[in-house]
Amino acid sequence: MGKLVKDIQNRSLHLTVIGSGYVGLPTAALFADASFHVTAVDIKPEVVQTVNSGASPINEPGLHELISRNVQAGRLKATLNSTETLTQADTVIISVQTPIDQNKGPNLSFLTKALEEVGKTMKERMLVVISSTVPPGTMLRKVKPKLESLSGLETDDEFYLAYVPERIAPGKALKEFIESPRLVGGIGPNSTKIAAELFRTVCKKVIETDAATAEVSKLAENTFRDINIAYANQLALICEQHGVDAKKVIELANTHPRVSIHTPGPGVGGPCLPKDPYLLIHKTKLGDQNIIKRARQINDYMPKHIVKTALQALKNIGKNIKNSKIAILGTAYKANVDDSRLSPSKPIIQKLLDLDAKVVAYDPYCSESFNAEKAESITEAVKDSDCIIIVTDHDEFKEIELSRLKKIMRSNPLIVDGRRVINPAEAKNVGFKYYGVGYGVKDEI
Ligand code: SAJ
Repeated sequence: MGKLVKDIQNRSLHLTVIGSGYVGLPTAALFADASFHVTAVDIKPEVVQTVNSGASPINEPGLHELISRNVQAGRLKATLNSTETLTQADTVIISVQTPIDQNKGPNLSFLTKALEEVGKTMKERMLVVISSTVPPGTMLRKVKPKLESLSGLETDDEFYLAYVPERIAPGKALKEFIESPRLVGGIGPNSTKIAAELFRTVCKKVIETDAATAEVSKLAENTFRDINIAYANQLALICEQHGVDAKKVIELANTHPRVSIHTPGPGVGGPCLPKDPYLLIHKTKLGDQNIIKRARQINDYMPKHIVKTALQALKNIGKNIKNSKIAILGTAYKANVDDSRLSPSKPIIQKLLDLDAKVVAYDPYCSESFNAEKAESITEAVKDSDCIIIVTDHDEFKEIELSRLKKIMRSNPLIVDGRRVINPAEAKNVGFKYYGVGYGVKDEI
């Protein structure tokens, strides 16, 4: 154990990161920047090639420069060959995806494969860190026994094993990696101590705990956010029925020192919030008293609510969805990122296409259009359309020139603002019929 600590302190440790995605790459690049020798492993040849050419395969502020600097300095490289790099590694950080399957249960196949690769090549005194989000109990019941049986080594004595969940949000990944307090939960005190020592070289604050507590804490954070957003969304539906502006209500309620309601929207997307609540309740017995599942259902309902609002708005002015052109602004799951994983745009576009609407999508960051026609600008998307639906709160959409857009749209133009980025009074002044999430919709339709 002493040698590993020394190797961390004098940066002679060789680190392998398995899974070079939105979490793995910032991890690899930041440890390389802290002077470790890092190899990033991925199954996608284009990711490996891009990193080795000194560029970033994902659009994350600051990451390109970080990769470029560290590849040039010879501290960072990428490879498809995990076995070769693992035989030279002293520490492995696993950050592969852990999606949910059709039954909302965890799919741990990527993690299992990574553990098999690590277990087979593992040598004494190695530190293995899991950063992938996992259901409670995975470290003790799956990861530990798998690595022990494959390697013949004993945890916390002959090798070290810790759960160190990530807390970074796309768009702010590097800053949050360094600044957010980092939970380090070892399987045993030696593992906690060594993993904490490693993460202190990059993270400003490390909080030591045990693996099982860290697993549940990680899921508790994202589930809290999902439930809070579900409450905001339900409040928006209530406000629509009372003809009261939910945005104003939330603003006022949040002036209370102990109230902090999140923002309603067209649904909750991204790789984490739509799935982590299911990981938290996996194999638990909660009966009907399941606030977590209900919150998921409310958030999953929101894309349908957006479509329903658009349909009703069209009907009110005597238009049929079949002959209508709908401009979708935003396919990314949240503001100012290029990530479209589980974006609410997908079910919204799919439903509109099923209803035979002509759907054109524009996103300034994201190439995904979910089978809608793809436009290269707001103007191209909006031209000759009947209705604009704002799905993502990109900065660009907050500055749209309503009067100019009205001129290029068909008669009686509509806006369905899923993110409340448009001022309703201004839209109405210009001549739009304005519908927003949580904005007196029921009174108007
Ligand atoms: N959203 C709302 N209303 C809100 C906030 C968000 O509708 O008030 C929507 C967003 O538009 C988006 C979805 O929720 O569609 C998720 O966005 P997000 O910003 O809440 O979260 P992610 O998925 O980008 O990152 C989350 C973060 N977790 C928390 O803030 C508790 C991040 O810190 C985690 O590292 C990340 O999940 C993860 O990887 O687990």
